[in-house]
This record gives sequence, structure tokens and C-alpha cells, in this order.
Amino acid sequence: MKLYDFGPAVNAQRVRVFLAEKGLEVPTEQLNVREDHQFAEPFNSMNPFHCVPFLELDDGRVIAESVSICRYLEELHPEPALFGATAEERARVDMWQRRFELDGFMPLLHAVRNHVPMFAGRVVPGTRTELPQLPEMVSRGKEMTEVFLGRLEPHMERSEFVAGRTLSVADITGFFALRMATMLGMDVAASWPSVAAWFARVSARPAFQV
Ligand SMILES: N[C@@H](CCC(=O)N[C@@H](CS)C(=O)NCC(=O)O)C(=O)O
Repeated sequence: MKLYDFGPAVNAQRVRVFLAEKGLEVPTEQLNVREDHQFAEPFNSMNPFHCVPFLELDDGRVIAESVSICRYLEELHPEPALFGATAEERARVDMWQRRFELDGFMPLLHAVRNHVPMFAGRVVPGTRTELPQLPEMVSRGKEMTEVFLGRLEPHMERSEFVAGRTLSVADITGFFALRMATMLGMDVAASWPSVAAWFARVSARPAFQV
């Protein structure tokens, strides 16, 4: 198998952190999506989403989507279990992973795409478009994240990691959501101190140094 990666790409970094936490190494090729290499063949045909990361299997089939790649690698290498070890743990990890992704990571990703000048003409990942960057997407992304962090704060007051006592893929998604929030100037420590303390804990882990 071969992982198509790009150093600065947040979603590719999610898979790299997952690999590091698992202690796995996968043959990797860099694909510079800032220079549009994903639209050149053979990559254009390999991945209809025109994004990194994607994993090419030995038979040529492709798995795109960061969490799908992680889930596949977890099936091949179950330990340590980052998607949960029991039925209940798996459900809780899935719940928090989805909540972080839908209520934090995605609104913030669109906020970043609509804010950072480098993403002008690239507001929809994997396309080149004339759709303009909208400041309202930036403010709304932060507002949606504030609602989510308000729900997360009491949970993190009594939980070491997002889905319980051990690190999971939900912490990885959460870390990158919080990193975008910080990049957009949100003062997490001021309003959500338990979330900020968890963020500091996971940020210090060797695997998260991407
Ligand atoms: N939902 C996808 C998102 C992938 C994605 O948006 N990747 C970005 C880099 S972080 C990309 O390759 N963008 C290329 C582009 O916008 O042209 C995942 O989780 O893997």
C-alpha cells in the first residue's frame, strides 16, 4: 500500500498522527495539492475527491477520507485500539469523533478556507472555483464551534480524553479542530478551560508533533 500525503495538509496530518500513535509506518508519497498535482494523471483518476490523504492498496484500489483510512489501518493493526476496544467504547468514540468532525472541524475548516488568502478560488476542497470567500462563513464557523465547545466543556471537566480514559481517533480530530480555532483567534482557555487543558495534554504527546 501507499499513502498519498502532503506535509502542511490538515487532513493528511490526521492520518500521520494516527500512524504515529499506532507505531505504524506506511510507504508514503508527497502530493503537492497547493500546486494542483492532484489534478494531474494518474492522481486525477485515482481519487475523484482530488484531495489528500488517500491510500492506494496493492491491487490499485483507493481509500480516500482520513478517518476511513484510519479505520482500515485499525482493522489490520487492532492494537492499540484507537476506535475503541468494546462495543460501548466503539460507539462512544464514534459519537465524539462525529460530533467533533461535524460541529467543530467542518465549520472551522470552512472558516479557514473563507479567511486565509491562500484559499481564494479554493473554498471547496478539491476544486478550483470562482465562488468568493465569504466573511460570514468565518463568523458562522466560529459561532457554531462556540456552541459545540459549550457542550464539550462540562464533559471534559471529568474526562481525561474525549471518549474516556484512553486516547482515540476522536482526540485526533479534536486536536486539529482546536488548532484551527486557535489559528482563527478563538480564545479557548478563556471560555472553555477544561477543553484547553485537554488540548494542552494531547498537544504535548510526541505523535502530535506534526
Ligand atoms: N474529508 C476529507 C477532506 C480532505 C481534504 O479536504 N484535503 C485537503 C487538504 S487538508 C486537500 O487535499 N485539498 C486539496 C484542494 O483543495 O485542492 C478527509 O478527511 O480526508
